[in-house]
Formats: sequence, structure tokens, C-alpha cells
Amino acid sequence: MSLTIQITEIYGREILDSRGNPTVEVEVTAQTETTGKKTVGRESVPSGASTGRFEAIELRDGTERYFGLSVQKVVEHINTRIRQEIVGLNVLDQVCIDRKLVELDGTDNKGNLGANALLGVSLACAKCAAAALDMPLYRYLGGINAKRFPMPMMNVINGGVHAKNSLDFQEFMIVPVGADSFPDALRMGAEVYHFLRQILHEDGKLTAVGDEGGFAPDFTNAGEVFAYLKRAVEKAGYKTGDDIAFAMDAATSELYNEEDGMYHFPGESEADGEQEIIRSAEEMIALYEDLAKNYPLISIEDGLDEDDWDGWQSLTKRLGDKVMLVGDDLFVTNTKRIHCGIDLKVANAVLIKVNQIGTLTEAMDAIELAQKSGYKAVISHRSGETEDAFIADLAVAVNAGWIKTGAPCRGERTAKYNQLLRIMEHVDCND
Ligand code: 2PG
Ligand code: MG
Repeated sequence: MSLTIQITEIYGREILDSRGNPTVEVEVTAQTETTGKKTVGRESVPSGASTGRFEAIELRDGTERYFGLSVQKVVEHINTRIRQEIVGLNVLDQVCIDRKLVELDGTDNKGNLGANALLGVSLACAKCAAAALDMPLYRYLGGINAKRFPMPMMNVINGGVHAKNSLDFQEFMIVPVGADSFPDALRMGAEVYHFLRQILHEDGKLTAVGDEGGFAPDFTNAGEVFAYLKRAVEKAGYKTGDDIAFAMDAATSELYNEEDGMYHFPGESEADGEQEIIRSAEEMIALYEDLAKNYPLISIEDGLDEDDWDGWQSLTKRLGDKVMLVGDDLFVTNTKRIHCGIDLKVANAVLIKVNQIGTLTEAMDAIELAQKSGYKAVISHRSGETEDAFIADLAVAVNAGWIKTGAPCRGERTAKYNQLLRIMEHVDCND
């Protein structure tokens, strides 16, 4: 006879995220049939700023409350329509729960009930199930083979829509590839982060941080940022490349102009003062080639626009054998778009953001498809986060190998890194 842990209550509420904007939190309660024990799983939903055009819909009220951003309607959907359908199900039947949620919404983009409603319930069910079974979440999600710790990609310089500075590209990350273990990687990253602060300060640059905890002073271009990162790595006593490599999220859908098909760089243009800096897809690829020649740049995310499949093909041909080319806005954690990418031989890695697709099952399908097809899976936070650490467990559960969750600073970022440290104590023989 299979075990039944029946969902007895679902409750949604509005809370604040790391940007001070409202988001959804969900509590799922379930009762174990054999013992009568009741367990609660609580989960909150992150929110992006540089959202891809093809992401599932994050529903907001659009009233004057919280400048239109309040989520009362979503909370109501959880506490009425979703609650009615999901209460009574076995919390262990994640696939069945997620299928029900998708059916109940009934749209392709989850625009009816809101991907934020669906995701909160979906993830809270998984947490509740793990707790009811007295299992750590990573073990419940991944089973006995969950053992590989992800390499952290730490975003130490913030630009784009994540900071009010002159830097056009969004994220500059350090990746401690020479570390022997996850705790070592985290320590190395944190040390470089502190030396970076010192160097920036000595040069008269601001050391206030952006949305993901990276420093956010003005810079003229990407080359200048990488030069700073190199200095910080060396000042910390590490070797650039062997110990610490670099990664970037260019987030170019934010720079792409559909009218002229060009990428516009307002910050760089202002620094130049003379002319507007714009680049074609070809010039963008040449820029990345140049950066990868001068610095140990091992990963470029969203190097081109989310719908520029032709451009992505040439980018992949030119850099795909040397650099991890990560599709974020391009793939939006959606198996249909990932299939497209695989067919067209575009990119070689998929960024996984659970709220881009709206349910845990669909996100795990995306990870499975990527891994089966020889693509890397990078588990990612959003720029608007909460203190929740689900993605840390998810990264270990699926042996993803990579996690991107901001600077080693700000509670909503360190929550994920610290959870990985805790998991480390459980997993005796990790990879
Ligand atoms: C990204 C993310 C996370 P946002 O573009 O990869 O770093 O940003 O959540 O704003 O989309
Ligand atoms: Mg991105």
C-alpha cells in the first residue's frame, strides 16, 4: 500500500521581497494517514527585473497599492480556487499536483491564476512532503544520487537594470574554479569580494551594492570591470584563471532595439560623450571574443537577444567550444524553447529559474532535457528574492554542477550559499 500524506490546508499571504516589493508566500499543511502527524511546508516566490518576454506571467494587481505591484489577487486565487482543487490530494504526488495546477490555470503562459500563485503552491507542496517524510529537501527531490555540489557563480559587480549606474551589462561574476570543495569556493569568492571593495574604495569608486549584492559604481565598459576583477583576485593571493575565472550575464534583451536590430549602450555612450555606441550582433560576438581572449571568461549568459536565433547560432559556432553560453531569456526554463535551441545548435547551457515556468515538475523537466542533451544546467535566483533557499537544495538534488545566486553578501543571497554549507554536512561522500 502506498503512503498517503493528504493535503489538509493551503494558505497564501502577501510578503515583501528583497527589493521591498510584494510577493507571494504559501503554506501547505498535510496529514500523514498512518500517524495523524501534521506537517507544514512554507515557500515564497522570487521576482525578476530583466524578465524575458517568453516567461510565464507573474500576476500583479495593477491598482494604486504598492505602485501596482501588490499581489492580493494572486493570494485570493491561492486561497480560493487553488485551495479547493488541491486540498485532499496526496502531497507526495508532485507531478499530479503540478498537472492539476497547470490545468486549473488553463493558459499557456499561466496568465490566468498567475505563475506566482502556481509556483508558491508547487514548491510549498514539495517542502511539506520532505518535512512530512523527515527528509532534507535535496534528498527528497533528488533521491539517493543527489550528491554533487554546485560551483557558485558570484555576481560581484551589478549593472544593467539591477543598478542605477552607467554599466550597460548586467552581471559580472567570479567563479572559484580552483576550489577543492564548495566551502572553499565560497570562502575564496568572499575574500575576493572584500578585496574588490577595498580596491574600488581606494580608487574613489562607490562601494554601495546593487540588487544582487554586487558593487555598483559607474564603469565605462566591460573591459574596465574585468580589469578590476583581475586586480581583486590577485590582491587576494589567487591566480586569475586557475583559481578564479570570470562569467557575465550580458542580459542583452534589455539592450536590443527591435527597430534597428542593434544593441544600444547608453552608459558607454555617455562616457564616450561624442557618439552613440551601438553594436550589431556580429560586433557583439567580436566583443565577446575579445573579452574571452584577454580574460578567463568561461561563461556568457544572454549574449544576444532572446529572439535572435540566427545570431545565437553564429555566437555558438564561434565561442561554443571554449565558453559556456547560457540561455536565460532565450530559453525561459521552457522545454519547448530548449528543444528549439537543441535543434538549432544554439547555446550549450540553460539557466533554470523556477518562476519562469511556474511549477517544480516543469522546471525539473527543463533540467532533465538540458542534461540529457549535453547542455549544462545553471540553477538561478532572481534579482528580487526572499530569504528562502529552495534553489540550493534543488541544485544538489539534480547534480546541476552550477548555481548563480548573487554576491556573497545580502541575506537573501547568502541564504542560498549558507543552505549549501548545511547540506554539505549531510552529504558524506559528495562529488
Ligand atoms: C538574470 C536574473 C538573475 P532577473 O537575468 O539572470 O540574475 O535577473 O531576475 O532580474 O531576471
Ligand atoms: Mg540572465
